[in-house]
Amino acid sequence: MPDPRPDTPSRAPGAPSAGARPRSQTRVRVLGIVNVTPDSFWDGGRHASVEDAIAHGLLLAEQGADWLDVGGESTRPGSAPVSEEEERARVLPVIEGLAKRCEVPLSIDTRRASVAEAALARGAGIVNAVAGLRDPALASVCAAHGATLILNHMRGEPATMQRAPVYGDVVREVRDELLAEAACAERAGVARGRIWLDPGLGFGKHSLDHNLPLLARLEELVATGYPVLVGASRKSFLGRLTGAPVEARLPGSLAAATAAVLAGARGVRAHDVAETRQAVDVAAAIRAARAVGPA
Ligand code: HH2
Repeated sequence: MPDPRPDTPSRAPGAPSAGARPRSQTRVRVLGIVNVTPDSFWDGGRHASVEDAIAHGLLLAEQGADWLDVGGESTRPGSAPVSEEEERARVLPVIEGLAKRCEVPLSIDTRRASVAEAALARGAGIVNAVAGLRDPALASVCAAHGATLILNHMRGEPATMQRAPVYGDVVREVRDELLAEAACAERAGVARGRIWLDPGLGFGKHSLDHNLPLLARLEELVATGYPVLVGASRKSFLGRLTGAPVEARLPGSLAAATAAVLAGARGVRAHDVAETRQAVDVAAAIRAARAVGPA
Protein backbone atom coordinates (compact mmCIF):
# COMPACT_ATOMS: atom_id res chain seq x y z
CA MET A 1 0.00 0.00 0.00
CA PRO A 2 1.72 3.23 -1.09
CA ASP A 3 2.34 5.83 1.57
CA PRO A 4 -0.30 8.53 0.99
CA ARG A 5 2.09 11.33 1.91
CA PRO A 6 3.60 12.16 -1.45
CA ASP A 7 7.10 13.11 -0.35
CA THR A 8 7.47 10.17 2.00
CA PRO A 9 8.64 7.11 0.06
CA SER A 10 7.11 3.87 1.23
CA ARG A 11 8.89 0.57 1.65
CA ALA A 12 7.87 -2.74 3.11
CA PRO A 13 9.19 -2.65 6.69
CA GLY A 14 12.14 -4.89 7.45
CA ALA A 15 13.05 -6.28 10.86
CA PRO A 16 14.74 -5.57 13.12
CA SER A 17 14.57 -1.86 12.56
CA ALA A 18 16.96 1.03 12.95
CA GLY A 19 15.94 4.64 12.92
CA ALA A 20 12.25 3.84 12.86
CA ARG A 21 10.85 7.05 14.36
CA PRO A 22 7.65 8.86 13.62
CA ARG A 23 8.25 11.42 10.87
CA SER A 24 6.18 14.57 10.71
CA GLN A 25 5.37 15.89 7.30
CA THR A 26 7.01 19.22 8.03
CA ARG A 27 10.26 17.69 9.29
CA VAL A 28 13.23 18.70 7.18
CA ARG A 29 14.62 15.53 5.64
CA VAL A 30 18.25 14.69 6.25
CA LEU A 31 19.55 12.49 3.45
CA GLY A 32 22.50 10.57 4.92
CA ILE A 33 25.28 9.76 2.44
CA VAL A 34 26.49 6.17 2.06
CA ASN A 35 29.15 6.19 -0.66
CA VAL A 36 30.29 2.69 -1.63
CA THR A 37 33.24 4.00 -3.61
CA PRO A 38 37.01 4.06 -3.36
CA ASP A 39 37.29 7.66 -4.58
CA SER A 40 34.50 9.93 -3.29
CA PHE A 41 35.91 13.33 -2.39
CA TRP A 42 35.32 12.97 1.37
CA ASP A 43 34.35 9.43 2.38
CA GLY A 44 35.92 7.50 -0.54
CA GLY A 45 37.28 4.15 0.67
CA ARG A 46 35.97 4.61 4.24
CA HIS A 47 33.17 2.07 3.82
CA ALA A 48 33.83 0.52 0.45
CA SER A 49 33.00 -3.07 1.52
CA VAL A 50 29.37 -4.17 1.62
CA GLU A 51 29.43 -4.86 5.36
CA ASP A 52 31.12 -1.55 6.20
CA ALA A 53 28.68 0.38 4.03
CA ILE A 54 25.68 -1.32 5.67
CA ALA A 55 27.09 -0.63 9.13
CA HIS A 56 27.62 3.01 8.17
CA GLY A 57 24.05 3.30 6.87
CA LEU A 58 22.69 1.82 10.11
CA LEU A 59 24.76 4.30 12.11
CA LEU A 60 23.41 7.23 10.07
CA ALA A 61 19.87 5.92 10.60
CA GLU A 62 20.46 5.87 14.37
CA GLN A 63 21.83 9.41 14.16
CA GLY A 64 18.57 10.66 12.66
CA ALA A 65 18.80 10.28 8.89
CA ASP A 66 15.36 10.31 7.29
CA TRP A 67 16.60 8.80 4.06
CA LEU A 68 19.84 6.97 3.19
CA ASP A 69 21.45 7.78 -0.16
CA VAL A 70 23.53 4.89 -1.50
CA GLY A 71 25.94 5.71 -4.32
CA GLY A 72 28.47 3.61 -6.24
CA GLU A 73 30.02 6.19 -8.53
CA SER A 74 31.85 9.32 -7.49
CA THR A 75 30.77 12.41 -9.39
CA ARG A 76 33.44 14.67 -7.94
CA PRO A 77 34.96 17.08 -10.45
CA GLY A 78 37.44 15.23 -12.66
CA SER A 79 36.18 11.74 -11.77
CA ALA A 80 35.96 9.01 -14.42
CA PRO A 81 32.72 7.05 -14.88
CA VAL A 82 32.54 3.46 -13.56
CA SER A 83 31.05 0.62 -15.61
CA GLU A 84 27.45 -0.34 -15.02
CA GLU A 85 28.58 -3.78 -13.84
CA GLU A 86 30.88 -2.25 -11.24
CA GLU A 87 28.24 0.22 -10.06
CA ARG A 88 25.68 -2.57 -9.62
CA ALA A 89 28.17 -4.74 -7.74
CA ARG A 90 28.87 -1.88 -5.33
CA VAL A 91 25.37 -0.66 -4.55
CA LEU A 92 22.89 -3.52 -4.92
CA PRO A 93 24.10 -5.70 -2.02
CA VAL A 94 24.15 -2.60 0.20
CA ILE A 95 20.59 -1.68 -0.75
CA GLU A 96 19.49 -5.26 -0.11
CA GLY A 97 21.26 -5.41 3.24
CA LEU A 98 19.91 -2.06 4.43
CA ALA A 99 16.39 -2.90 3.24
CA LYS A 100 16.44 -5.99 5.45
CA ARG A 101 17.91 -4.26 8.47
CA CYS A 102 16.40 -0.80 8.72
CA GLU A 103 13.17 1.03 8.00
CA VAL A 104 14.67 4.27 6.79
CA PRO A 105 13.69 4.81 3.14
CA LEU A 106 16.57 4.15 0.78
CA SER A 107 17.69 6.31 -2.11
CA ILE A 108 19.88 5.24 -5.02
CA ASP A 109 22.29 7.94 -6.22
CA THR A 110 22.90 7.14 -9.88
CA ARG A 111 22.96 8.42 -13.43
CA ARG A 112 21.64 5.14 -14.87
CA ALA A 113 18.01 4.02 -15.22
CA SER A 114 19.09 0.36 -15.23
CA VAL A 115 20.84 0.73 -11.85
CA ALA A 116 17.89 2.71 -10.45
CA GLU A 117 15.48 0.00 -11.55
CA ALA A 118 17.53 -2.76 -9.96
CA ALA A 119 17.79 -0.76 -6.72
CA LEU A 120 14.03 -0.09 -6.64
CA ALA A 121 13.41 -3.81 -7.13
CA ARG A 122 15.62 -4.51 -4.09
CA GLY A 123 13.90 -2.13 -1.68
CA ALA A 124 14.91 1.45 -2.56
CA GLY A 125 12.05 3.96 -2.77
CA ILE A 126 13.84 7.08 -3.99
CA VAL A 127 15.96 7.78 -7.06
CA ASN A 128 18.54 10.52 -6.64
CA ALA A 129 19.10 11.34 -10.32
CA VAL A 130 22.48 12.97 -9.85
CA ALA A 131 22.76 13.87 -13.55
CA GLY A 132 19.07 14.74 -13.88
CA LEU A 133 17.26 12.99 -16.73
CA ARG A 134 20.39 12.63 -18.88
CA ASP A 135 19.22 9.00 -19.02
CA PRO A 136 15.58 9.72 -19.94
CA ALA A 137 14.39 6.23 -18.91
CA LEU A 138 14.93 7.25 -15.28
CA ALA A 139 11.57 9.01 -15.27
CA SER A 140 9.57 6.04 -16.55
CA VAL A 141 11.38 3.71 -14.12
CA CYS A 142 10.35 6.00 -11.23
CA ALA A 143 6.80 6.20 -12.54
CA ALA A 144 6.51 2.41 -12.82
CA HIS A 145 7.71 1.93 -9.22
CA GLY A 146 5.86 4.90 -7.69
CA ALA A 147 9.28 6.14 -6.56
CA THR A 148 10.26 9.58 -5.37
CA LEU A 149 12.58 11.32 -7.86
CA ILE A 150 15.24 13.85 -6.89
CA LEU A 151 16.29 15.88 -9.94
CA ASN A 152 19.80 17.19 -9.38
CA HIS A 153 21.10 19.94 -11.67
CA MET A 154 24.35 19.10 -13.46
CA ARG A 155 25.93 21.03 -16.33
CA GLY A 156 28.33 18.90 -18.39
CA GLU A 157 29.97 15.67 -17.19
CA PRO A 158 31.90 15.16 -13.94
CA ALA A 159 35.17 14.72 -15.86
CA THR A 160 34.95 18.20 -17.39
CA MET A 161 32.12 20.09 -15.67
CA GLN A 162 34.33 22.48 -13.72
CA ARG A 163 36.14 23.77 -16.83
CA ALA A 164 34.81 27.33 -17.01
CA PRO A 165 31.04 26.78 -16.68
CA VAL A 166 29.15 29.78 -18.12
CA TYR A 167 25.75 31.11 -17.08
CA GLY A 168 23.94 34.42 -17.57
CA ASP A 169 21.76 34.35 -14.45
CA VAL A 170 22.75 31.09 -12.81
CA VAL A 171 19.71 30.93 -10.49
CA ARG A 172 17.16 31.44 -13.27
CA GLU A 173 18.90 29.03 -15.62
CA VAL A 174 19.21 26.28 -13.03
CA ARG A 175 15.56 26.76 -12.02
CA ASP A 176 14.32 26.73 -15.63
CA GLU A 177 16.36 23.64 -16.55
CA LEU A 178 15.09 21.81 -13.47
CA LEU A 179 11.49 22.83 -14.24
CA ALA A 180 11.87 21.48 -17.79
CA GLU A 181 13.09 18.15 -16.39
CA ALA A 182 10.29 18.07 -13.82
CA ALA A 183 7.78 18.56 -16.65
CA CYS A 184 9.38 15.64 -18.55
CA ALA A 185 9.17 13.48 -15.44
CA GLU A 186 5.49 14.33 -14.99
CA ARG A 187 4.79 13.51 -18.65
CA ALA A 188 6.44 10.14 -18.04
CA GLY A 189 3.99 9.53 -15.17
CA VAL A 190 5.88 10.58 -12.02
CA ALA A 191 3.42 12.21 -9.61
CA ARG A 192 4.16 15.90 -9.09
CA GLY A 193 4.28 15.43 -5.33
CA ARG A 194 7.07 12.88 -5.70
CA ILE A 195 9.47 15.20 -7.52
CA TRP A 196 12.21 17.09 -5.65
CA LEU A 197 14.54 19.71 -7.12
CA ASP A 198 18.21 20.13 -6.20
CA PRO A 199 20.35 23.02 -7.52
CA GLY A 200 23.37 20.71 -7.72
CA LEU A 201 25.98 22.75 -5.85
CA GLY A 202 29.40 22.01 -7.33
CA PHE A 203 28.07 20.31 -10.47
CA GLY A 204 29.24 22.52 -13.33
CA LYS A 205 29.21 25.58 -11.07
CA HIS A 206 32.05 28.00 -10.56
CA SER A 207 33.10 27.92 -6.94
CA LEU A 208 31.76 31.22 -5.61
CA ASP A 209 30.19 32.98 -8.61
CA HIS A 210 27.61 30.22 -9.04
CA ASN A 211 27.27 28.27 -5.78
CA LEU A 212 26.81 31.33 -3.57
CA PRO A 213 23.93 32.90 -5.56
CA LEU A 214 22.24 29.50 -5.70
CA LEU A 215 22.23 29.40 -1.91
CA ALA A 216 21.57 33.12 -1.44
CA ARG A 217 18.56 33.07 -3.79
CA LEU A 218 17.31 29.57 -2.95
CA GLU A 219 13.83 31.06 -2.34
CA GLU A 220 13.47 31.33 -6.14
CA LEU A 221 13.76 27.55 -6.43
CA VAL A 222 11.50 27.05 -3.40
CA ALA A 223 8.90 29.30 -5.07
CA THR A 224 8.43 26.69 -7.83
CA GLY A 225 6.38 24.72 -5.30
CA TYR A 226 8.49 21.57 -5.65
CA PRO A 227 10.26 20.44 -2.48
CA VAL A 228 13.92 21.49 -2.62
CA LEU A 229 16.94 19.48 -1.45
CA VAL A 230 20.42 20.99 -1.05
CA GLY A 231 23.76 19.18 -0.92
CA ALA A 232 26.55 21.42 0.35
CA SER A 233 28.20 18.93 2.69
CA ARG A 234 31.99 19.48 2.78
CA LYS A 235 32.03 20.74 -0.83
CA SER A 236 34.98 22.66 -2.20
CA PHE A 237 33.23 26.05 -2.39
CA LEU A 238 33.13 25.95 1.43
CA GLY A 239 36.88 25.49 1.36
CA ARG A 240 37.24 28.39 -1.06
CA LEU A 241 35.22 30.59 1.29
CA THR A 242 36.95 29.63 4.52
CA GLY A 243 40.33 28.16 3.60
CA ALA A 244 39.34 24.97 5.45
CA PRO A 245 40.47 21.60 4.02
CA VAL A 246 37.78 18.98 3.48
CA GLU A 247 38.28 17.39 6.92
CA ALA A 248 37.62 20.76 8.62
CA ARG A 249 34.51 21.80 6.69
CA LEU A 250 31.81 20.57 9.08
CA PRO A 251 31.06 24.04 10.54
CA GLY A 252 30.76 25.53 7.05
CA SER A 253 28.55 22.63 5.99
CA LEU A 254 26.22 23.26 8.95
CA ALA A 255 26.07 26.98 8.12
CA ALA A 256 25.11 26.19 4.53
CA ALA A 257 22.49 23.63 5.64
CA THR A 258 21.03 26.16 8.08
CA ALA A 259 20.86 28.85 5.41
CA ALA A 260 19.16 26.42 3.03
CA VAL A 261 16.51 25.47 5.60
CA LEU A 262 15.82 29.10 6.53
CA ALA A 263 15.29 29.75 2.81
CA GLY A 264 12.71 26.97 2.65
CA ALA A 265 14.64 23.82 1.70
CA ARG A 266 12.74 20.68 2.69
CA GLY A 267 15.84 18.46 2.72
CA VAL A 268 19.62 18.48 2.97
CA ARG A 269 22.12 15.82 1.86
CA ALA A 270 24.82 15.30 4.47
CA HIS A 271 27.83 13.19 5.44
CA ASP A 272 27.62 14.22 9.13
CA VAL A 273 24.11 13.25 10.07
CA ALA A 274 24.06 13.77 13.85
CA GLU A 275 25.37 17.33 13.60
CA THR A 276 23.26 18.18 10.56
CA ARG A 277 20.13 16.79 12.23
CA GLN A 278 20.55 19.19 15.14
CA ALA A 279 21.33 22.18 12.92
CA VAL A 280 18.38 21.67 10.59
CA ASP A 281 15.95 20.96 13.44
CA VAL A 282 16.87 24.29 15.03
CA ALA A 283 16.67 26.10 11.69
CA ALA A 284 13.31 24.48 10.93
CA ALA A 285 11.93 25.54 14.32
CA ILE A 286 13.05 29.12 13.69
CA ARG A 287 11.45 29.01 10.24
CA ALA A 288 8.20 27.70 11.71
CA ALA A 289 8.20 30.40 14.42
CA ARG A 290 8.41 33.06 11.69
CA ALA A 291 5.17 31.75 10.25
CA VAL A 292 3.45 32.00 13.66
CA GLY A 293 4.43 35.64 14.21
CA PRO A 294 4.61 37.67 17.49
CA ALA A 295 3.65 35.86 20.73
N1 HH2 B 1 26.34 15.75 -4.38
C1 HH2 B 1 27.11 14.67 -4.58
C2 HH2 B 1 26.55 13.45 -5.00
N2 HH2 B 1 25.22 13.33 -5.17
N3 HH2 B 1 23.07 14.30 -5.15
C3 HH2 B 1 22.28 15.36 -4.95
N4 HH2 B 1 20.96 15.26 -5.12
N5 HH2 B 1 22.79 16.58 -4.55
C4 HH2 B 1 24.12 16.76 -4.36
O1 HH2 B 1 24.53 17.91 -4.03
C5 HH2 B 1 24.99 15.65 -4.57
C6 HH2 B 1 24.42 14.41 -4.97
C7 HH2 B 1 28.57 14.76 -4.35
O2 HH2 B 1 28.91 14.42 -3.03
P1 HH2 B 1 29.51 13.00 -2.58
O3 HH2 B 1 28.54 11.90 -2.90
O4 HH2 B 1 29.90 13.08 -1.16
O5 HH2 B 1 30.83 12.87 -3.42
P2 HH2 B 1 31.27 11.95 -4.64
O6 HH2 B 1 30.47 12.38 -5.84
O7 HH2 B 1 32.75 12.22 -4.77
O8 HH2 B 1 30.97 10.52 -4.30
